Amino acid sequence: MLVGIPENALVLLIGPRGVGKSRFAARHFDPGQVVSLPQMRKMVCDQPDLLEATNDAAELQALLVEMRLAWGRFTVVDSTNLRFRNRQNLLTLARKFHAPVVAIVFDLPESARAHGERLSGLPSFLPGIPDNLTVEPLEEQLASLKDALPRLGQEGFHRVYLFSTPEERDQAEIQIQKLPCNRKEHQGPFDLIGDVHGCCDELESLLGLLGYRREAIAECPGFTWRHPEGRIAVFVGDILDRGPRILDTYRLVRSMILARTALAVQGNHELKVYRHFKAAKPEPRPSILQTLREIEQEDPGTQRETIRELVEFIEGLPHHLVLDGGRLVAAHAGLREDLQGRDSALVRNQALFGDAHARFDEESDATRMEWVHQYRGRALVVYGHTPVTESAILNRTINIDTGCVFGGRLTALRYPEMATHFVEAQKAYAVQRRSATEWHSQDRPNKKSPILSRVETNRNPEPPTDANGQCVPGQSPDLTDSERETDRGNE
Ligand SMILES: [Mn+2]
Repeated sequence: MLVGIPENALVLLIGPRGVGKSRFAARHFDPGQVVSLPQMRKMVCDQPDLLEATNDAAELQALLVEMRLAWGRFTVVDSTNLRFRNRQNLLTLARKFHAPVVAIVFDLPESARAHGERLSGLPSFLPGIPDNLTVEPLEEQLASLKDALPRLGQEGFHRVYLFSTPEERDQAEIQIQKLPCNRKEHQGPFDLIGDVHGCCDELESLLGLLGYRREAIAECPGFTWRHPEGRIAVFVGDILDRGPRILDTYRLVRSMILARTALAVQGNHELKVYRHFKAAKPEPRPSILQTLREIEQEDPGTQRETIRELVEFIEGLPHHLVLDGGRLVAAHAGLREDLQGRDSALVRNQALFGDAHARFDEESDATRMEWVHQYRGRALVVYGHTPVTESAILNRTINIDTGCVFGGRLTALRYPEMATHFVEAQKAYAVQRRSATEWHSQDRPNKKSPILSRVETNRNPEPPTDANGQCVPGQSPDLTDSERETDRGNE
């Protein structure tokens, strides 16, 4: 049996004593990743089997699990985990840190009974006896498991694996699965590119300016762009909608991803288009009309294929990216530190839409930017979503959406060089419907928005040094109420 476990999961081994949980854990996991009561008792009082130390040991275990989850670290709880309340406590804790919980259930009553018989003649405080031996009689533990089995699937586990025979247990293969946002092995150098919104002329000019060259590609029809020195372009989302050459832009970015010369994250506009095509009764939002129009102008025979490929392309985009050993994070609307490298509905929502409470009233910009002012993370966060007149660093964050489609500029940030390059928009292709505090193309070049006037410019920040973050697999794409609110504001 293949047991797939996300890299930042909390794993609960579930089963009575004597079914081989600790042996299983020792075989498959690093000892530092496994948390068990005997181990905690040993730490508390040197005696792994001293039952009087169980309360202290349980307290230590809870603290350790919480700390490991806060660090986003893979953790295995090797206990019987037969009590519903204990499981729920661990599930609640994991939810707090956006960690998925995987249950591995050892439904092996025969092994447990055989083990009980082997131990029946021995005193209960013998070193090496793996669990709290005298706490609950074996038959009670077996009964608890039997009760729990049919309900485990509804308790909130990300996945439940069940061993019903010793062979299944012994032949299981563990596969630790990397989260889509974890691209830490990519060290760049990168060219992070702000919201393109279909401005393909400007994108081509910018790529040319950055030294990328157009070349043929085997993976898809047409051309791609490649940098002779192996630089990687990173698109921070919102490549679709609004502009004059949306499908060209999408195909250019797609070809670069296929050629491994670019990475990209989803923006809220990609998600809008995706939801439109996935909806049972699509009602196009005004903001995606331009994309739909371009698809309608395609040859009727290929439209279906275009939509299929576009949907697949969006599906393949992570909601954010953790790069360069954790020193660099790309997320469309930015991402606070405790959500970086993780995966949950909240993480996706924040990465694509920003603060869910932010609205488009007089204080909208201030609310949307609150995370920036509070940010103390080590990773540099590069984002877009809210156009600014000029990109500047504040607290290791930098907004590179300079409103190209609204007549501004298309900006790229070179990393690790930390230099910005840009091309001016050929014209304003769309009108920004925002309140007076917000940016307008005619404000350039001298007037800055209220947000920008607060931004401290520091073009040569000391690069962050610590590796950080882990992540988790995808959640349902249902819109929350707050997200709906924010989404509407972005149209
Ligand atoms: Mn956006």
